[in-house]
Amino acid sequence: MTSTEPIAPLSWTEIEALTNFQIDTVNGPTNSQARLRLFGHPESDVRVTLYRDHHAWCPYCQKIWLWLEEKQIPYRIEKVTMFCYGEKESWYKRKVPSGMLPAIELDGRIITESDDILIALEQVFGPLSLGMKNPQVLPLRQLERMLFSAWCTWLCRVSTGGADQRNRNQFTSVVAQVEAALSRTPGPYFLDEFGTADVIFTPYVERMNASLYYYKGYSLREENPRFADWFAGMESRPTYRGTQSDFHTHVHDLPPQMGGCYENGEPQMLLNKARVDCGPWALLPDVMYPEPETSRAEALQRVIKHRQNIIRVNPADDNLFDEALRCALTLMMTNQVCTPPPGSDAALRYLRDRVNVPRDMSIYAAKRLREALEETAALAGDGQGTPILAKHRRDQDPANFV
Ligand SMILES: N[C@@H](CCC(=O)N[C@@H](CS)C(=O)NCC(=O)O)C(=O)O
Repeated sequence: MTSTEPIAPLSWTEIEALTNFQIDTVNGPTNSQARLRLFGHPESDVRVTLYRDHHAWCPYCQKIWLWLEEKQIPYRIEKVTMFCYGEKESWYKRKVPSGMLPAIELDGRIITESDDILIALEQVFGPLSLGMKNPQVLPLRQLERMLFSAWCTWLCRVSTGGADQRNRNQFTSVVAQVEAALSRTPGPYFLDEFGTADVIFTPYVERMNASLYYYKGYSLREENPRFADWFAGMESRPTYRGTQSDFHTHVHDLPPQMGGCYENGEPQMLLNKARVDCGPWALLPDVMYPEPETSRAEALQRVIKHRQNIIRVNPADDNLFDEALRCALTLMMTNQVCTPPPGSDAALRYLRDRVNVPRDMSIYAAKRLREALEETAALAGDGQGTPILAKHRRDQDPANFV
């Protein structure tokens, strides 16, 4: 229950005392902050460097990231800016002239193209269950590409007249084939054991689940029982949880990458869109494992770490936003309502809309933070933050946070 008697916001010193959230980024669970992953090995065992995006968003990078985490291969991480977020680092263009991600350096050799990377990693470290070229895995890889293509057609083409329905039918007919493939095994995964095929499907199925919910009013996870089991199986794995994003992040990161995503304007779509953008985030089908007890403490620790940059990049006056942010954090941690200063509603919603999962924090931590920012903003008014652009995301330039 939230206390209704408004109080003054806590000071930063008082707020800092409310979290002792810490993780071991090197040997602990999968996380987006690590620059080195050892899984208990000595650093001298590292043979792989993974070059991936700062945002921990690139789907092809997620494939390699998940594979390395599942296999517990010691590796280093170098983060690179994607074109739509900011300037590509010149040191990376010297290594990979196209600037494309992911890439790995394996025993000093640069390899690009996510499938080639997995094949090269398999040759050195062995496959994750059955390998990329296994006769049981190959048709599943083809099925994943069919699903991807049907998804792109539905999501990314302007569809007037009956085209939206036709594209939907085409997509759901491929989904039926995926459901049939999943139902051929007794467990939740594509083959008897979790393995390569699951890793290959993960990035885009996660993005389909988010984008079709928001832009088309279609809930992949809720409308398809075998997909529901597969998602639950994936969410039972700490590796996947560490790479998992939320609906809000995906639906606003996809348009610049995909060249546009098109709403169909149906009543369910409009409802879903409002839920993703304005909450309540707790009810979204983007995560279904139970919330960890540490989610608020995690959100707080992550805000404290980047507090100065968060305040600096916010379009509002620094002092005004500092106070408003402390009001939201006080509410999140103590359930005490703090009325933010007049005019801070848009500033709070600007941050609400720019929490990025898993770059900044895990999925439940982000839900708690968005909720506290929105509840606090609502006390000041209904002003919205600067709209999120669909053409680029320079508002998320990582240069502001390094
Ligand atoms: N076929 C490539 C596709 C990789 C790809 O499209 N990467 C995108 C990010 S998702 C990229 O690096 N784009 C350049 C940029 O955004 O900076 C693979 O499988 O690795």
